Amino acid sequence: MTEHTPPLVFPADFVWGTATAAYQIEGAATEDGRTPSIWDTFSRTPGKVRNGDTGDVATDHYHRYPDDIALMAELGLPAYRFSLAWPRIRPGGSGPANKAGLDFYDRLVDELLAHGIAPVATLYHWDLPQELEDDGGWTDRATADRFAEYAALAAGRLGDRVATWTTLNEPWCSAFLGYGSGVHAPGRSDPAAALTAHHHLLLAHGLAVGALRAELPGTARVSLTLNLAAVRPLTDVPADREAARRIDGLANRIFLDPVFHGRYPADVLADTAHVTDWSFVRDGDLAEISRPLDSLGINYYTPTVVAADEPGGRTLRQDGHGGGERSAWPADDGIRFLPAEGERTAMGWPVDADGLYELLTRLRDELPGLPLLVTENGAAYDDYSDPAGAVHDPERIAYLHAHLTAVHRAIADGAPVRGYFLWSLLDNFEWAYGYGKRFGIVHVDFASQRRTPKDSARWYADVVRTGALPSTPPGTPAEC
Ligand code: GCO
Repeated sequence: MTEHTPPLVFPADFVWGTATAAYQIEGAATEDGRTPSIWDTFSRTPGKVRNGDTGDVATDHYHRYPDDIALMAELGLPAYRFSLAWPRIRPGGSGPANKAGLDFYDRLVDELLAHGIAPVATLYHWDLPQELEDDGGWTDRATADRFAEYAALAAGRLGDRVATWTTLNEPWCSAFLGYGSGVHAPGRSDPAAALTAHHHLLLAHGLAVGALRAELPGTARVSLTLNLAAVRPLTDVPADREAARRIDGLANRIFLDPVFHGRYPADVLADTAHVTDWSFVRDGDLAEISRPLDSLGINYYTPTVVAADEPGGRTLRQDGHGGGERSAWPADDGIRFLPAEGERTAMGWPVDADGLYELLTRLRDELPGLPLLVTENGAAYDDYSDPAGAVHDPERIAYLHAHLTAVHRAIADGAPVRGYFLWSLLDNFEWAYGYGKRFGIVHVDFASQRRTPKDSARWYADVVRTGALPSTPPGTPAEC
């Protein structure tokens, strides 16, 4: 019956693109004055990243960016979300800007614009200069000041051509995986440090918003990207609902309330009172943190299902970023994390597009009028190049189809979603998983650096070209 369902048409001004991050693709770790970030140190520490993989070479994008941009142009992708490497632009994290580092991004931006591709820059996708970590990293308040200074340097050089700026990517991961479970750099495991880092990341965001607006008066469109969780209680019983309230607090409201309402949620402060007294929050911080934004970016992959634990039992969060022996959450005693039902990606993450719809419509209601961008969405599968050199990835197409359908449904229901950036353009360094997990719509043979667009790249190019989603993904039975 759905064979004749018309395609789902997106708004004419909808922004389509792909996303990447500096450490995951650039390589050239020691070139042109770049100094180590916490991810260089972490990935070179035995046992932290699978297979001992590092970002030293990655996809060699630092040298191959003209080819990668040509490929984007060939696929007809109108926007590109990438991140700037802080230790390239300001080696060591403080002091003068590095001209050679800024020159690289200058060339990248010019090449994008020459191909008609809109650059969307993220200032922090996790590569904190190691020297700043040596001084305390995100647990040190001064790191927020250094970040705002770096933001001003980047904007001063690129702001005449880059209109859209994202301060932080997924501060939840930086704080809670970096300082809580320790499965991400810098690999610390201390719940109080995780909450301190959380606050200083938000302060860094607020200060950087101020710096961007001062540097680019009237022109910068400033955003923040959060990996908010679509939290669901396993059942409707009060104990499960209480578990969902607590995790909603620590995953969502701990960001949304300070950033958009200038306050931390009272229940989160109470839930974490045994971990910290929050004395790191100083007068004026929340005013800084809640500076107005032009949009909010949402990264979504899979929902979060929680339940009250059996008395005495405790299951640590096994999330897609490497699990870990310690919990990422600063206060999750008595809470169990369960996989949602259904089919899984190669990360083991259940495919559940309703979670994206739920988040987008929640934000429609809670932040009326604020433009939303899906800044990441995608899936890893065990892709390989067949003897004919083709890479068939029907599961990824089905995943993208389901999630774009959810975005379309959210827009139809009034969510102001203005764009979608597929994660990722290229297979790349997937953090604690190294090169073992392939998220790209373009396959990368890491030995030869050969790029091969997967079937999903061609499929996405068609969606972007037509601005419409076929009612069913190719090769699948019609869905109701
Ligand atoms: C994140 C990051 C990306 C990841 C992607 C897949 O969400 O963790 O923004 O860098 O590679 O999400 O895990």
